[in-house]
Amino acid sequence: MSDIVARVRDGNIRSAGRLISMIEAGDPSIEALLSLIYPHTGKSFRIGVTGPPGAGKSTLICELAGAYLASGRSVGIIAVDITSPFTGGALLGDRIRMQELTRDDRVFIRSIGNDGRPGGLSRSAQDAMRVLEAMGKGVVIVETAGVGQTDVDVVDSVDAVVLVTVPEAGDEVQALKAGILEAADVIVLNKADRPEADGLGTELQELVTGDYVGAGWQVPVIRTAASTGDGVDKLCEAINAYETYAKEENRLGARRKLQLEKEMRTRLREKMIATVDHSLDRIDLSEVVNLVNKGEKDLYEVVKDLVNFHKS
Ligand SMILES: Nc1nc2c(ncn2[C@@H]2O[C@H](COP(=O)(O)OP(=O)(O)OP(=O)(O)O)[C@@H](O)[C@H]2O)c(=O)[nH]1
Ligand SMILES: [Mg+2]
Repeated sequence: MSDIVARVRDGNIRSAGRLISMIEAGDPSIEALLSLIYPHTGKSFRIGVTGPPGAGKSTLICELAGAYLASGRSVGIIAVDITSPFTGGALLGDRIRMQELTRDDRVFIRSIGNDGRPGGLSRSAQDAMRVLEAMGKGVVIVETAGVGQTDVDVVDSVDAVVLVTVPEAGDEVQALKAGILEAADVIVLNKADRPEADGLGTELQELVTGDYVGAGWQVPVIRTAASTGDGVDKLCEAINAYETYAKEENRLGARRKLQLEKEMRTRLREKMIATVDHSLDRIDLSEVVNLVNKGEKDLYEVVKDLVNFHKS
């Protein structure tokens, strides 16, 4: 059983792919494997790239991956696909850059789909990221679409949140303010090759500098044109600067600790609900239902008694 984990640790792409398929499918043996994976996680820098559909996230990630490879760091990429129900490991699209990347054995790219469980995609994405960490990827990038509306709270699973906006999203900027904008560590204004981009960059910068008091991290707004690669080096520099900042004074450690507690609570809740459902299935209620139905017992009293009985 641990053979597959050993192969993942050697960086074997097929074995990592198999593990992620098991994660997606909710395979019963996956938990034991993830336990073997877990001690080998925590060393990668995890970047979440989020933003509206079509903002250019995938294009940008490919460019970023290229920049990281050039600086000598290996890259793992997970695209969380909320639109298709189950992609079964389809790759991130057929763009040329993407194909180049998939041929590079320092890169692992995979999209994961929804298995229908509420919150299931977040769990799967977290598990899949750990597989990539165990592969020894220096940088793990996860792409999620939508701005805060999905059940994938990328903010809770990554070390740095990169928010990608586009000129078309001008009207949405105010909406952004309330949610994800606050969670962003780096903001990208992509498709900056379009003339509409001119004003928005300044507007965004003002928005994030608004209550900046000169201490801590100043969220930068980086203009990129992912399709030509323009600005990607600057973006990479900004993320690296954030990484350095986060690693100073163990800010990263503190952030991860908070995330871990949240994840632990969520996983515990899921397990506990499953246990309760399992117990409920085994209780024979037919007799007591008859009594309540005939008016011989009170529904509320019965429920209270049953809860108390099963608590003890
Ligand atoms: N003009 C222009 N087009 C771009 C730029 N970046 C990406 N695009 C195009 O925008 C379209 C969407 O790009 P994707 O990278 O697939 O966007 P995405 O955010 O990953 O999309 P989803 O995953 O579907 O949410 C593609 O046709 C890209 O070629 C850019 O900087 N300028
Ligand atoms: Mg995409």
